[in-house]
Amino acid sequence: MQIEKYKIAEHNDSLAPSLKRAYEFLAGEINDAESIIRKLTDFQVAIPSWALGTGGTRFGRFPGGGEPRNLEEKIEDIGLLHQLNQSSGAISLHIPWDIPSNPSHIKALAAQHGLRFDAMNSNTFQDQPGQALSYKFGSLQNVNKAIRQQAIDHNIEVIRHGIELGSESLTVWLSDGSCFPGQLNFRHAFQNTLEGLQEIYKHLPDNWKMFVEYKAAEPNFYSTTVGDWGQSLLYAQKLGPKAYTLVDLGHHLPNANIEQIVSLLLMEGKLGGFHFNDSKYGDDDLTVGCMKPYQLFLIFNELIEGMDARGMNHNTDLGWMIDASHNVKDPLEDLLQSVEAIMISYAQALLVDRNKLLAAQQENDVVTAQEVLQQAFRTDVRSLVAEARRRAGGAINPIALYRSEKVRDHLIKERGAKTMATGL
Ligand code: AOS
Ligand code: ZN
Ligand code: ZN
Ligand code: ZN
Repeated sequence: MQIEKYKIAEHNDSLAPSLKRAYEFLAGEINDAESIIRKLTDFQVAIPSWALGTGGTRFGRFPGGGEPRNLEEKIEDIGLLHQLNQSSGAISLHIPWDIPSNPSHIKALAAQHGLRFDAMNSNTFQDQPGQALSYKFGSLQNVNKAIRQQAIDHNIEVIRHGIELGSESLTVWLSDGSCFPGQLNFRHAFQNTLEGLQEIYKHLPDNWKMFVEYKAAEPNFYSTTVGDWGQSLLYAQKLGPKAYTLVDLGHHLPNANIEQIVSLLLMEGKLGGFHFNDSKYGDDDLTVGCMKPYQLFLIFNELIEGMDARGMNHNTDLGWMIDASHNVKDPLEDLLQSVEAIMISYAQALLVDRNKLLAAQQENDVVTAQEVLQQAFRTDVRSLVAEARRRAGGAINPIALYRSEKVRDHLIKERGAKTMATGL
């Protein structure tokens, strides 16, 4: 389904007066609201194909109905999000969950919804039906060469699918590691993994990037072969200029200073992409910004500082993706919340008075430095984000319109109450 343009216009008309009041007040308080609006309009966050269905845990899953049954319907769902917020103009696919049987048709469908294909994700963390060899003891790290080769071949196949769709990056997340001390020779595991990645790297087209995603633990709970940003950076440096580190916000040991990691990776020109989510305990994959909004702001603050220092384009020079999961919410509503949280943090970070911050740092004026950041973080930028969305043709309040249009009911009618999206 699609939301008729006039419905968005009607919705916006009803909310326009109060938005205008809030926006004009804010625009009078801050510097150059117009340039921030332009940046917000350009900024697009990719939606992962696997987040469109209800997630679950190993204890159970409680699907909500109307979930997309195939890639076409996933694209339609993201098209809907993009219609509402005008900031979700990209999709990140997972192979084999999303093998496009007819790539040119899929490409045209995505284009029709204003979507491009962001990073392709390979999957060597599960065994697929009919698969010859098992990944039980790892994929690229495996002691068995044939298993390593199977994982390499899979990644090459993912690149091939991505080329057909016009994607320009491959994200490799490996669950490889060990569950118990002694299980693995760390050096052999690293070397095998590096050799595998090198082989995959050779198959990247010139304009492609490879993102090496790290994760502290899970499913392995003693060691992980790409376990932190240091290891990811080692691989990326050894692989070459097309390889970068990908930061998933949920993949660190507790209390890690993610904003500092981001800053240093950017400095080295090795930050490639992001998986946004939030967490309280581990890789909780909760709605972006729901637990630690100040951390998210601090990360964006470093991103802008580092990207501007390198003259990078905020929208196109990094891969921005959500990687979240929803056990009890309507996935589409949750994704709208996540994108909104990202836009709010981005806008707040754009407000930071960089000259003042730098001067305070040079003076060792700790209080002023902290005040500069908190001044930006405590500014209510919701009207700025909503105004940018309104001007781009989106809805002033996407969730309100999604609900008043009864989108989920329509999807359930169309697709059925018991559908299940492929994915985790
Ligand atoms: C797993 O923890 C990672 O975040 C990966 O990005 C993974 O490919 C994705 O979450 C889909 O399972
Ligand atoms: Zn991830
Ligand atoms: Zn994860
Ligand atoms: Zn996660």
